[in-house]
Amino acid sequence: MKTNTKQPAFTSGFAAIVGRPNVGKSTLLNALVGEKVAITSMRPQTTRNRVMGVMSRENSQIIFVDTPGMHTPRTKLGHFMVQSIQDAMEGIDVLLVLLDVTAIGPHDRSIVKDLSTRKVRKVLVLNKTDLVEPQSLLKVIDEFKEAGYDAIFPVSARTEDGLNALLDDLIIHLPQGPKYFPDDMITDQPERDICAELIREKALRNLRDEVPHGIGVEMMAFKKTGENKVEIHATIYCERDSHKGIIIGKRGAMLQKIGSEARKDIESLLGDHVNLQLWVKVRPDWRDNLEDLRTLGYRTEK
Ligand SMILES: Nc1nc2c(ncn2[C@@H]2O[C@H](COP(=O)(O)OP(=O)(O)OP(=O)(O)O)[C@@H](O)[C@H]2O)c(=O)[nH]1
Ligand SMILES: [Mg+2]
Repeated sequence: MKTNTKQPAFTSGFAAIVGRPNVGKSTLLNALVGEKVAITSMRPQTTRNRVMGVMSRENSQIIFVDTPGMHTPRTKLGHFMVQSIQDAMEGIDVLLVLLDVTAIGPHDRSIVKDLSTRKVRKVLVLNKTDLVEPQSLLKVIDEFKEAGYDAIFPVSARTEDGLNALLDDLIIHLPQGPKYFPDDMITDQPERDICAELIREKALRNLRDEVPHGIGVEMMAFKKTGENKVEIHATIYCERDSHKGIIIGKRGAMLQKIGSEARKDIESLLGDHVNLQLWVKVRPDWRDNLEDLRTLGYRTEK
């Protein structure tokens, strides 16, 4: 009797996660990958760069690509962000279009319509289902079932409800392909960049109004100073003197809060004791200055 010892073929592919700001794209990426690789906050336009998260299984691998929220750009940084969404949608195997079921508006509807003609497998993901009654979720599904998508999945990136069904579907439809990244690689971002992002996240989460939009973080130093000891110096840029005062806070209280929250996350990421020093500097209109954008890591290849 013959036994079938043939291994199933390895399947792999790239999946871009797109949608308007704040729908939960980065939260979904982190939940799918099982690690925090992208920063998240309740402020729209938190994500500024493409961020890759790799999910590896025994016989398959999906490379998820998180993108900035789709919006009409008003600054050079905005143009860079919108361009990086376009770049992320090139050469992918599946497009995940994300909606926030608690707040579907005209912008979401036009995104869904515009992307429905893309020649790639398209999955509509209805996020934040933990916040709505089943009845109103059914209405949303009803509205979009003829929108030209290959599948619709209701999920909660926060509670992880529905994620297994989504993942199973994505895996089933993957084409045969190589293992693009080693099993232990979960993101393409260098540690130094993730640390800068974590500092920006804490600033976004603690600041309000227009201050968060003008925040940029530059790593000035990132060095090992002993066994399990890392020294990090970073500068937080903002666009106005009045913003600098807000970021520093009364007797430095705000900067201290941002610093201690960031340090905790960075320590658990690196597994090292971290000495984190933060400075705040004003760079007027840096979001419209190509040189400044490059310094802060927002580089266009073109
Ligand atoms: N209740 C609930 N909140 C969620 C869920 N997913 C994301 N959020 C929250 O929604 C907010 C935005 O999440 P992000 O993941 O930063 O959204 P994003 O789409 O990446 O936003 P941008 O990067 O600005 O485009 C955060 O406060 C998240 O905690 C969810 O499934 N349920
Ligand atoms: Mg994001």
